[in-house]
Amino acid sequence: MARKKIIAGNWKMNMTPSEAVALVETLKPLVATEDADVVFCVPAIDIVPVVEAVKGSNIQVGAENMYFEEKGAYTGEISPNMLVDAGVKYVILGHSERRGYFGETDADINKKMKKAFEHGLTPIMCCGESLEQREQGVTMDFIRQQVKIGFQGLTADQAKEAVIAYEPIWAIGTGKTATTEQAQEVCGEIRKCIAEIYDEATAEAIRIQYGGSVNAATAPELFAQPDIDGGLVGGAALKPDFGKIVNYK
Ligand code: G2H
Repeated sequence: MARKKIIAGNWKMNMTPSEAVALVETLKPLVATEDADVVFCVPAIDIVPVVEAVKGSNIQVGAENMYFEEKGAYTGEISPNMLVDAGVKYVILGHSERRGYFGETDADINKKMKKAFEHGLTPIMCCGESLEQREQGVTMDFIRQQVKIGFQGLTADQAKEAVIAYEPIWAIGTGKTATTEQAQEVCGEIRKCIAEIYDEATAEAIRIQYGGSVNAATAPELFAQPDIDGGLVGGAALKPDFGKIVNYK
């Protein structure tokens, strides 16, 4: 069965609550489609007003991170329960900005992956190499490790529901999109890695996005690749152009 595309915006640390509601109102008519799952991953403080603002539309709401504990003395963190109670369906885990600036490890991300599934949240797990790793020829070794540790202990049924976002760090917010061939090659290898960990059926079911400076011009070719099931979009998700990316065909 063909995989449904999933096109998610990652707003990062942008948009105050009132700006967020205004952006949803602008984008709502532009992203209306049955052909793809459309997700807005927004800052924690925007979740409640955005959940309210998307009511009656096809947009689903995601968080940009969460903690792996249920509750307690973890100042500044957000629990899976809080997200679920607020109406969140997806959660980005292990974005390279979380890994790079906040020291998140593969083991932390694995704990978060398990917690997300325990609470019925769908994780969008990010992976991707640095420019140095690409130049050293260790891209796939590095990504396989991220995927293997991230998915450790998850069942095949859980893995089938998960989303992986391949985001080469050198292409994030730089305006440098990976070439279509580079993106397809790594997404295909990630699918093979899932087949090795689980089986062919799981690899066929899991959705793999490309992320890194995706825009309205690059989306059609990227999303037409056999192993690319949509995108995780940063900068361009804050503009009306996101409508063109969602309706890329
Ligand atoms: C990569 C992406 C969204 P951008 O981080 O996750 O951002 O499209 O701005 O490169």
